[in-house]
Amino acid sequence: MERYNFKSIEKKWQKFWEKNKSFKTKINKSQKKFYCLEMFPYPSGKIHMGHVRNYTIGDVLARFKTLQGFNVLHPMGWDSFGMPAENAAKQNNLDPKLWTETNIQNMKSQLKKLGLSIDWDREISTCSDDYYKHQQMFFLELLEKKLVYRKENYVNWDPVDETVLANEQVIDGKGWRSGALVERKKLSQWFFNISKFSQELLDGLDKLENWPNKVKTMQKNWIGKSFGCEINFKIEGNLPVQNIKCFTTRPDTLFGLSFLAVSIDHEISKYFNDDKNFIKFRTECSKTGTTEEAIAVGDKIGFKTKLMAINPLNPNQKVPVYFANFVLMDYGFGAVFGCPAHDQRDFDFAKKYNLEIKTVVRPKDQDERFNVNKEAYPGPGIIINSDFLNGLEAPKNSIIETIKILEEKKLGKKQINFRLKDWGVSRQRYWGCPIPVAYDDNGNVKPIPKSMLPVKLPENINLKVKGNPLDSQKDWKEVEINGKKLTRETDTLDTFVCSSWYFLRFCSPNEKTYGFNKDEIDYWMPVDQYIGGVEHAILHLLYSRFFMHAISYDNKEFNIKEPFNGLFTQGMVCHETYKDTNNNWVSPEEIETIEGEKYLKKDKSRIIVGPSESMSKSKKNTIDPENIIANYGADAARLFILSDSPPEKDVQWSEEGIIASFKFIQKLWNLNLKINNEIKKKHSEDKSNDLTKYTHKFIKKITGNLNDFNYNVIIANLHEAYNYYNKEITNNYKPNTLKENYKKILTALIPIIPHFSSECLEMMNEKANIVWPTYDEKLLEEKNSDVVVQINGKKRGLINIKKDIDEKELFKIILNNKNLYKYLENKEIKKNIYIKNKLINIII
Ligand code: ANZ
Repeated sequence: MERYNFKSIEKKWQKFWEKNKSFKTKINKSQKKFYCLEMFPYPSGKIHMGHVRNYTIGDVLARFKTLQGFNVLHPMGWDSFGMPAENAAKQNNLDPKLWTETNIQNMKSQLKKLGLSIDWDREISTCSDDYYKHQQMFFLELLEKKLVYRKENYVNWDPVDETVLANEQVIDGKGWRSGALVERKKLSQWFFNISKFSQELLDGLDKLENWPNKVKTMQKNWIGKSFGCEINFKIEGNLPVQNIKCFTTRPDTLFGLSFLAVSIDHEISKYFNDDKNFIKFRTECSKTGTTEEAIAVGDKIGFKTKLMAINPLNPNQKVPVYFANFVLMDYGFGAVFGCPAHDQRDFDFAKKYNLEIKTVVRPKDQDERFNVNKEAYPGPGIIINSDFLNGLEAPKNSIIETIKILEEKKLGKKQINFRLKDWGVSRQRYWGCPIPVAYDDNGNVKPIPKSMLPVKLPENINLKVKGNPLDSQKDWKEVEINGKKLTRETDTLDTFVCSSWYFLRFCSPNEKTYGFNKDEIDYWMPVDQYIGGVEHAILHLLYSRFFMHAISYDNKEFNIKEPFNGLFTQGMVCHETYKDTNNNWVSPEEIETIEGEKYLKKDKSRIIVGPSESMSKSKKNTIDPENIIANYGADAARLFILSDSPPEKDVQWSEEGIIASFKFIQKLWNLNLKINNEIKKKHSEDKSNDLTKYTHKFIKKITGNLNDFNYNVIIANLHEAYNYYNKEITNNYKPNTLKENYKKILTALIPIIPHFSSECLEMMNEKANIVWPTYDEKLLEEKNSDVVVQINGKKRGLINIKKDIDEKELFKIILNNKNLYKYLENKEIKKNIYIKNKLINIII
C-alpha cells in the first residue's frame, strides 16, 4: 500500500487554508455566532505540550461549530508583557521588544504547523502600543469612576534588587533571586477597587451554568463572604488607646475570651515605633511570609503589650493585648479576640504563652464537664460556661442571639465581610504597560490627557540598573501638560490587566479610536466557550469578570458583566520522570529503551524511572512538540493528545502512544485507498442497508460526544468505525452509497484530523460546502429486540423478535421454538409475566 505522506499533505493544506483565508471571520447578523477562545500564550519562545493540548481542544470545537453552520470567531494573540522578557534581555543585552517579537514569530509558525483554524488577521499582542493605548484609556476611565486609587501599602521589599517581591518570591524571609533579607516597606501603589463588586461577583457565579463547579467554588472561596459582627473592646493601660474593634464570626464564644491580638501594622503600633524589642519582633514576623497559607502553617508568635482588654459581656474579665503574626492587617479590623478552646490558631497561641483555655461549647453527646485540652473544638454543640448564653444551640442560634444582645447593648453590630482584597496593579518593572498619569511637585495625581495616549515605553534603555529602569529615564519621566512640568508615573501595570479584556479586542482588533467597536462587541460577546488551564481558575478569571463589571459600571453603552458563558478547564500533560544513578534529572531524549529497560544513551548506564508528573522544565520530563510534529505529523499529535483521557483530566504522554496514533493514521489511509477502489467497482445494487445504518449511528455518537467534550470517546468511536468499515465495504455497495456514507465519516473527522480528512475528501472531489452530517433517527431505531424467556424464574432462552409484539403472538413463537417447547410440553401454564421488549416469565 502507498504510504501516507503526512509531511507534504499537511503542508499542502496549511498553505491552502492560509492562501484562501479559510478562517477569516466577519459579522453576519443573519448567522448564529460562536466565539471560541483558548487562553492566549505568553511568548516564551517555543510552544509546549500544554499549548498543543489547549489549542487542539479549542480547534476541535471551533471546526465542529463551523461545520454546524455557526459563524465562528477563533482568534489568537500574545500575552506579551512580563518579567521573562526583561530578565532575558538583561542577561543577554537584548531589547525586550525584539526578544518578544522574535519569540512570537517562532511560536506562530509552530502553531500554524498544528493546523489550527485560527483567523490570524485578528492577531493581537499586548505589548504593542496599539493594544496598550486602549488599556491606558480604560485605566483613565476607571480613574474617573473612582474604581482605581492609590494607597500606601506594605510590600515585600528586596533591598539588593530594589524591587517589590510577590509573596511567592519570598522564600524563608529572603528574596528568591538576591537571597537578601526581605524588608517590609510602605509604598504608594495603584489599586483596582475589585472589592466594591464582591457581592456582584459572587452572585454572578450562580448564573454561570456552563462553568465547572470546582472553579465556581474556588472563586467563591476566594471572594470569601463571612457573616459575623464587629465588637468594640474597651482598653485599659499605659497608652492613649480607648477601644479596639474586632471582627468575629463567632461572637457566641465571647465568654471563652483569653486574649486580644492585633496585627503588627495595627494603628496602635505607632506607640511602639521606638521600642527595640517590638522592632525585633516585627523583623521576626516578616520571616513567616505574608500569604494566608504561610501564616496558617507557620509558628504563631506574639508580642505582649501592657494594655488590657475588657470583655464586653463580662466587665470583670480583663485579658492581655498582644501583637501577633497571624493577624492580617487587611481583613476585618486587623484585630481578633482569642478564644483558644474553639479556634486552633488561638489554641496554639495560648499554649505557647500559657494563656487560659476556657471551654464554652460542648458537643451534643458530651455533658457539662466537657473540657478542651488537646486541640481546639470548632464544631457544633451547646453553649456552656457562658452565663446568659448557656443552653443556646451553637453555632446557628447562638451567633444570632449573641449579635442581638450585643446590638441591644450597643457593644457591637452585625457585619458581613469579604476576604477579597483590592487588586494591587503597580509593578516596578520596565516591560509592562505604562500607567498613564503624572505628578506635580506636590505629588498630586494628574491623568495624562486621552489625546496624548499612548504613553509609550521608551526604547533602547539600560535595563542593568537597580530597581525599575524607568526610574532612571530622566527625559522620559519629564512631561509637560498644559504648560506645566510634571513627572510621569514609572510603575507599569500588572500583566493580568492586559489579559482582563483581550477577548474584547479580538472582536475588533483594528479599531483605532477605542478598545473595541460596539457593533462588533454586541454581536460576538460573550465568549461562548473559553478553554484553558485550571491554574487560572481564580485570578485571571476573576480579574476578567471584574474588568467587565468595571467597564459596565455607570456606562449605558456597555453592559457585559460576565465575559465567558462557558468555561472548560483542561488537564495537564504528564510524562514519566527519569533520573540517572547520580540522582540527576534526565530528559526523555537522552535515554533509550532496550528490552523494556531504560538506559542513558551516552554511557549505557541504568535509568531510574519515576512517576509520571506534569511536564516541567525543572524535572526535564518535557517533550518538544516541534519534534513530534516533524516526526509524526500534526494529525497524529492531535489524535494522540485527544485519545488518552478525557480532556478535563491529565493525559499521559508516551512514545508508544504517539507511535500508535501515527500508525492508526496510516491504517485510515489504507482504508481510504480501499474505499476508493471499491467505489470504482460500480456495483449496481446495495447488498443491504447496514452501512448506512452504521454510519448514521456513528454520526449520532460523534455529535453527542463533541457536544459533551467527550473527545477521548470519539477516538474510541473512530477505532470502532475503522474496524467496521474495513470489513463491511467489500460487501458490494453501490458507489453512491459508499461515497455518501464515507463522506459523512470524513466530515466528522475534520475537527480531529483536519489535514487527513481534507485530503481524503478532495480525492472524492469534495471540497466545497462541506457541512456537518445529519443522521436520521428513524434509521437508528431497532426494529427487533431481545427478549429473555424464563420458566419459573429460570432463564431458558433468549429470542430476537419484532419490537412491541403482544403477548399472544410471543407465546406462539415460544411454542414453535423446539428448545423452549420442551420445557412446556404437557405442563399446565398458570400465568405469564410479560415486560415488553425485555422479558417473559412463564409460571408452570
Ligand atoms: C473569635 C473567634 C472564636 C473566631 C472562634 C473564630 C472562632 P472568616 O470565617 O474567614 O471570616 N479574624 C478576624 N479578623 C482577622 C484578621 N484580621 N486576621 C486574622 N484573623 C482574623 O474568619 C473570621 C474569623 O477570623 C474571626 O472570628 C476571627 O476569629 C478571625 F471560636 O473571632 B474569630
